[in-house]
Amino acid sequence: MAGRYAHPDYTRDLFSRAMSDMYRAEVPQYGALLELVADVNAQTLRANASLRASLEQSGELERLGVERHGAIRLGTARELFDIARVFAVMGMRPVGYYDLSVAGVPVHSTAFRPITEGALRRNPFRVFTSLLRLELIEDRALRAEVETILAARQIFTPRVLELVAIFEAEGRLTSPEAQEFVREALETFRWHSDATVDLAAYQKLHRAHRLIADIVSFKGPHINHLTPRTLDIDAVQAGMPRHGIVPKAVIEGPPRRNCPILLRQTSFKALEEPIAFKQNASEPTAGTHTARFGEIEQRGVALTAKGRRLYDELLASVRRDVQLGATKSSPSTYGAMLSESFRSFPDDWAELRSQALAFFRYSATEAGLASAHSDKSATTVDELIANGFLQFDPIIYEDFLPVSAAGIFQSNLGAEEQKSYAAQSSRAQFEAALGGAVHDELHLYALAEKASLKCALEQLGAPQIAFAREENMVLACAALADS
Ligand code: OOG
Ligand code: NI
Repeated sequence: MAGRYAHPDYTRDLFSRAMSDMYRAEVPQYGALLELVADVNAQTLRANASLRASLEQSGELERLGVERHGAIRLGTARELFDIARVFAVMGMRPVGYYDLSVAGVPVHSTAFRPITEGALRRNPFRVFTSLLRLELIEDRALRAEVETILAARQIFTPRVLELVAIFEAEGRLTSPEAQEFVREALETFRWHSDATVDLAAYQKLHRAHRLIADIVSFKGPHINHLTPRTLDIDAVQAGMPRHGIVPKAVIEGPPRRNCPILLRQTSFKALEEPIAFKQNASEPTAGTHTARFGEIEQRGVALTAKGRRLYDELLASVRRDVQLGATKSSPSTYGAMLSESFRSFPDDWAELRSQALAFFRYSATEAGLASAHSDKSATTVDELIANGFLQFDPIIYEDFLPVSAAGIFQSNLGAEEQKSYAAQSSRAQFEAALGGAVHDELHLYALAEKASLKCALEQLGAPQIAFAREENMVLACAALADS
């Protein structure tokens, strides 16, 4: 339903659907997972009318069925620079910086995603995008070899780069161009069952790090998972075995709560797939490679810097205890320890709001609109809420969590792969490759909250309250910058 020109939201929606179809055709377990998630979501909504109402209010309900994230791993700065241009055609911007080297994974990452509210509501398609940190390969000869292999490959079709250039010059694509763009862009994400290196080279890369072999041995950065969003991750985790899917042992992120926060994730193991390796430019040799897996996620409210600090502290304390071996850590004791630790994180929407731990979207209620021009008694946001004139709904977390991402990477690397890198985080180097700074996710959530409040207060005929609140926010932001 595009006119003469394609809006980036339209192109992104088309692309995310095309990607889902491609992955479904290539990885049948992904299709099974989608069905399970759709069932669980329908059941959860039937059983919980207030959740349904809140999701409807915030525009979450519409997008639930189309919502996905995926991940790719790139080899060079140039690839990152160009993928950013490709994603820009679809209104996807780099948000956040994640350093995975601390978890023994030689990459750093960002997530490309839409950043405006309208675009997020239409289709929030996100791609977690990692870049290999070549300097973390210790063996100099191997590092040089990797550089040569990567320099010789082109992960984009010539036509997709032409279409990107048209978009950059004209500021838009026509609808037929957008459709062609989606077909061409898809090629970069496709699986290749033939490697660009021979088996011996693959094995050498694999010994350095399994992820290095995955990044370097192929023609392109195959999408390695696509993740649907569920409203009840525990139900999906429990349901997976019935569908022939074996999940990883523990769910990453916060424990189950009445008021979900941030992001909970679980995955199933990567498939071992047949690969034809190059053999001295003649006969291919058969082998296998494991890269593609499945994942599900449950998203909760975005936390403020204060909320996030509390989350990080509570999670770290549990992980420390588990590592110290204070408790024998079976999956169920880990879950119990996590729940115990998170008792000190308020589990009530009003508390989360009043303690400024989370971000909310404000809206005027029917009652508020009805009395907008008569009742002028309320002088603060809290009073408007108490009067039932103003309501607030959680702003959903659109991003990722480094500790969880490391857990997802690890679950697919096999237990034997335990490396550690004493590396410095290298955000400046990442942003230089990207060609610009990544967006600050906290800033985006704060803006969304502020805009919703301003608009609601105007509708309620009380814009002067917004002003007072805004001053508070400026103070809060200044305090954040100091800490
Ligand atoms: C990405 C793993 C991180 C997530 O959801 O945290 C991720 C990868 O394995 O390339 O997708
Ligand atoms: Ni993921």
